Amino acid sequence: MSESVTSNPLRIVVLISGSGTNLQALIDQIHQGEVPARIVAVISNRADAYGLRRAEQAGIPARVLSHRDYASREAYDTALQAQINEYRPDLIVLAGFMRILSDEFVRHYQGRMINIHPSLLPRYKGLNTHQRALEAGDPEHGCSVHFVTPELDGGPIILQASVPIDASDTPESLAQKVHVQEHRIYPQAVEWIARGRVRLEDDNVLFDGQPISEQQRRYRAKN
Ligand code: NHR
Ligand code: GAR
Repeated sequence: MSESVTSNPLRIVVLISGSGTNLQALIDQIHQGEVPARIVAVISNRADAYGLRRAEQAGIPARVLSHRDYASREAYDTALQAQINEYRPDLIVLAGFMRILSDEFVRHYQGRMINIHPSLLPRYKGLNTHQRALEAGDPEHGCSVHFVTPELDGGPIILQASVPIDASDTPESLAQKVHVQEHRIYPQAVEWIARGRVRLEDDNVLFDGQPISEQQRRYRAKN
């Protein structure tokens, strides 16, 4: 990210695969003037992703790049990188993007790509996180925003929020509770980056130039 981010809105490309509620939360926060950023494109690997409609409704260019049209992961990632770079983004936001990205792709955007994952990382990397947290009998669950590195769901954490697990919870009810938190922490993390407060240096997240503390990483509502 360059020095210009403080004066110009951060240019963001959002990658999605599905309903795009996290995309919507980010669109809403930008519209309300909370986040000095502009979503310059939304790209989905699935043509039926409802998030594409959300983008169109917000006047954001929306494109489909189907992984099924490519023979290999590497070929897909090369095409995806070419599409993304047409928009000259400062930041790539993975918002329910369900394709693992190759090391080369990730290294190209290192420090400029973030993901939201539905667990309290480092617990439950990968898929089916709500079910796994329930089966483990955990007292709490949550979500994490992290910089993307080649290690799947293993990049340095920017922000986390937790929810209690109740005896009556199902994977679906738990997912709903976690979603509420996702829609809070993802725009907050993007705001910090857009304002130049958060950045990745080597393997560390810096907050106002210092290694981010546990306390800063734990989300608290503004009011
Ligand atoms: N890529 C890298 N290199 N590093 C990360 O941390 C990444 C990433 C790509 C996506 C999101 C991630 C999540 O938050 C993410 C983080 C997809 C899968 C997966 O197994 C796993 C983790 C994540 C996203 N995808 C299957 C695949 O073969 C496809 C599953 C499907 O299509 O439903 O790519 O959890
Ligand atoms: C979110 O819960 C996000 O954390 C999760 O997918 C959902 C997307 O919802 N991401 C992953 O599981 C990544 N593998 P959305 O499309 O409504 O934003």
